[in-house]
Amino acid sequence: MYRNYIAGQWVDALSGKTFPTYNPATGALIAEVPSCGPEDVARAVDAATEAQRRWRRVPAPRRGEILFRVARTLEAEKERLAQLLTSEMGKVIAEARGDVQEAIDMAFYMAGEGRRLLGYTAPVELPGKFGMALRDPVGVAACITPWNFPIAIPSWKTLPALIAGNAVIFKPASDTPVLGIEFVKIFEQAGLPPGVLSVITGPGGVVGEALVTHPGAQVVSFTGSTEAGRRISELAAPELKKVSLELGGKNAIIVMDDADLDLALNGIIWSAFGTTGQRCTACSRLIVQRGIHGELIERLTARAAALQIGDGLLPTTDVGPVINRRALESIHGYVEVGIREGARLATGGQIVTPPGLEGGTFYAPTIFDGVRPEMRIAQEEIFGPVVSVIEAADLVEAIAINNATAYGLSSSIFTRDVNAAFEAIRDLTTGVVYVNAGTIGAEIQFPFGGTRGTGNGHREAGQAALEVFTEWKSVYVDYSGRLQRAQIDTSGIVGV
Ligand code: UN1
Repeated sequence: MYRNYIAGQWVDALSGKTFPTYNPATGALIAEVPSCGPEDVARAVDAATEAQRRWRRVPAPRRGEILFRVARTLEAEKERLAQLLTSEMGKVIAEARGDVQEAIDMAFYMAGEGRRLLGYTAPVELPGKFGMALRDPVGVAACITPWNFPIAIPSWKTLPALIAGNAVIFKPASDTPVLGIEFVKIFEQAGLPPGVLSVITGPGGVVGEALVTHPGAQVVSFTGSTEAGRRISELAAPELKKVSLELGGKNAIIVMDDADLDLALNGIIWSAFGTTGQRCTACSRLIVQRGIHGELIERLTARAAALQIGDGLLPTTDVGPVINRRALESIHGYVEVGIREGARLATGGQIVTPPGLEGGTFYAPTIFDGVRPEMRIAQEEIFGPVVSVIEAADLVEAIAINNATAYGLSSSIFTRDVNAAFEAIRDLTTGVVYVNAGTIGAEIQFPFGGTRGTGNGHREAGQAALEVFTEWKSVYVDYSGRLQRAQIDTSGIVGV
């Protein structure tokens, strides 16, 4: 039995209710976790409000030392967490280790921010006067995270929020609550004061909504579906909350005729079928220049069909399960849509059951060829191992196809032509662009996020994350001993 951490105590839901979490590869029960409601959220917000008053005054370098210990503990626990991550979420073990590593990287990075959190000074108009811009914490942050990166994404939100002096209430996805709880245990071990970070598990429609509408949580950071993001935006609007949304993607790899085809194939397989296609950065469109199309499809289909599907804990597995039965049905529904739309199914297109894994939820790596850019399978996020291949005549057409979707997270081009690469960097309208690499694998020191329906203009990671979790405070100090009016008493000042 896993409990929630609220006000510095490990507790059950006030209602006593629980819900189960399962291993998607086997269907086995992992644990029961608290199914909280608005009354639990209210307790956590009260404790966070109280704790934040003291936390914001802890010198940021001291806050950083606690995060540094979080980083070291995550390192020490990496293998245990990775095994648990594969069991609860399904991604293959090498990727699970990467998920934990991303949190380690973020913890070291944000620990360092404890000695930066840079504001700035600038010259002022009047003599005997000083100006500076400081970062203030926002207050209590609600961090609502998805199941596909159950350790990494919580780290992107909680760590910058905490280093900036906010208290955090963290609500993990209902498919991966155990990992959320394990993540928070590490902060407790590192000596984070009680109440500064709480974890609350329960249905998004109940716990998430209670958090987003609670006046005591002033900033909301959410990663998940565009539909849920829109709802959160609406719910948070009456309180004029700061809301940072990281939503869907429909990311493309462009392969030009002159590309290194072996390299491109590696990048496509990794980006389309890594994490079983369940990344918001996954490659779900392949835009291929005509001259290379035939050879690419032939080799790609053979590679995809040879991928080993199974339990991610086995080192020989290439592709793990999808998260749950609902996801399986939704992915298969899209495959049926693709067939109806007239796309050619080159490989996959079916639910599979690896031997001994009858309780699991697996889908075959799937490639559609002959896809037209306006088809639903080329426009809507499928969030599974399905890639749609679209032909393009040249670079200009390929870029236009890439840009013509409702999303704008990540894109990639494979070419040996440096001019084409820089044209693509200039004209691709996504938040992340890769050259001669796939669409996945962003590092934590750069801004992460996208344009159009992928978000609402904010970025996570790097320095950009601090923008979400801080308010600017501009300070003017007049040490002239006179009342000096800005914009008015400036005209006579010519020198000293
Ligand atoms: C996501 O899928 O929500 O760039 C995040 C990447 C990872 C993060 C993905 N570092 O693919």
